[in-house]
Amino acid sequence: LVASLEQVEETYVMIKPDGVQRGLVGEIISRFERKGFRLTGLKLFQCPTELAEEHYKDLQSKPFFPKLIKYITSGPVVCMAWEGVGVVASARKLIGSTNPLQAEPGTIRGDLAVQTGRNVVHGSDSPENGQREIALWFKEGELCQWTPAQAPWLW
Ligand code: FUP
Repeated sequence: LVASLEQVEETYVMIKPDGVQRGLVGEIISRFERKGFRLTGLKLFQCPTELAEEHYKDLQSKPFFPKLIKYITSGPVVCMAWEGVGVVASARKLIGSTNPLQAEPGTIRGDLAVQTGRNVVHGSDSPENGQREIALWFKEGELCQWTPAQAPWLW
């Protein structure tokens, strides 16, 4: 258990079109930065229908699937890859419950959203899906693995 808590992982986080259109991009990125996770991929992107369908393929049979695809492709999203110890579960905690009315205050959805169908942000639900989704949304050259340099720009 201890070993799994100390595992360095990667997760895919996406600011959905409502988050972009409401001007919440900086606010949402800040929460992950301040927590202490490391950004390894970032882009603004207009998602094609086929990619949205592939991303949410497990929900294909749900009645809300067509609306979900329409929402995700309705405007640009911000795609992010974040790296860190326990980042997958921690990002889910920072994001909060799927239904924003049930999400705790202090979480992104709890503070910033009211509708399940407009819940501003996505986060992978397992390390396996983190890998799958990063590979789906990013090309290899778009990701950067990095470690902090000694910082001569800090006094
Ligand atoms: P989450 O992991 O919190 O993003 O939740 P799910 O994977 O269960 O759902 C993915 C997305 O489907 C949600 F972000 C919003 C949408 N959804 C609905 O629109 N209606 C529902 O009843 C459930 C999910």
